[in-house]
Amino acid sequence: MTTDTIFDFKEYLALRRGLIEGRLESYMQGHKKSLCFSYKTNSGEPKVLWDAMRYSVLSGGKRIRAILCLASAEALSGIPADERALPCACALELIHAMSLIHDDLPCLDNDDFRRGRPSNHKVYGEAMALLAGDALLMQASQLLIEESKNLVPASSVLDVVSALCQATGADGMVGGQVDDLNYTGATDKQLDENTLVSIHRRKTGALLSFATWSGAKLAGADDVMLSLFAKFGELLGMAFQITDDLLDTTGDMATLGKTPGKDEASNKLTFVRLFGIDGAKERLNEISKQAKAVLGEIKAQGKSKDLRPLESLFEYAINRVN
Ligand code: GRG
Repeated sequence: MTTDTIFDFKEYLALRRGLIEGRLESYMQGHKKSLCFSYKTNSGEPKVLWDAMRYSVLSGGKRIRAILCLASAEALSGIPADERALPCACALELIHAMSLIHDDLPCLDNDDFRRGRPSNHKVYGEAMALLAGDALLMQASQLLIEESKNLVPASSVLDVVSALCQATGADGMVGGQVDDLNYTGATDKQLDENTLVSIHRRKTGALLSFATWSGAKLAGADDVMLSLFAKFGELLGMAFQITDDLLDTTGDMATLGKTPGKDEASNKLTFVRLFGIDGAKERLNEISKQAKAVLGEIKAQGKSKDLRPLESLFEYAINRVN
């Protein structure tokens, strides 16, 4: 991929999505290979558990986290579909699927629909949905370690797994979700922008920032580049969640694939609640400028190849309809 060729983002997205879908499909079928450990890996058993896991992993979705990971590696290596980032890209989709399953449970967001079909617990029941999420959480780390260890140095694999745990756990997505719950139904007096930013940064931003950081890490980026890629992902994450807040207000069930208007109904702390639709859009503009500036800094380092996919992915994140 060189910058003197015409870049077709639609084609780029379709090719990367196809690649990720193919890998996930094959991974979730189970390899039935044995490890030194006495259990089979990906045994496919119990069948109902694997069916529930597959139901959510293989149900489409934009695959933006996986593609961001891949695009970040490609931006540095110039290798299309850089193999070194593919296991991590897939692991991200497993973690994301797990978070959607748990998020939809009656004890959290209580949503009956996801990606245009019944949510996991509506098909498999709450207990199985909970357990499918738990299994996917561990499956993600296993996939990442097993499939990366022959492609990149072991120390990089360890750093990436550690960062994934951080982005997913109490300091990342789970912590953000807990504060999201804590502030749901709060009175206007208790709400401020810092709290909101802190929730979005962890609940949604941590995984997206991990996606760009890990792609760069697996392609051998130095510390300066790593922090720039992490920053770009963080800004994209914030913009992605503000767009989500807006879509919850302006979108419809058929396009969103999930129930709209839930934030307002549950009195959730969102950008729209705090600043109104126009105010949320203003903040989105501000973040877009910051993200472009970070891409400029990445370019100025003189170590990247083609940044157009990342640029387009940002635009896609804020102009999406679902
Ligand atoms: C048990 C580790 C663990 C975590 C569970 C439920 C939970 C903690 C966290 C919720 C995280 C969450 C669902 C955040 C919302 C992020 C978001 C905007 C999701 C929608 O992502 P898209 O639009 O979905 O990328 P698709 O369907 O396109 O993949």
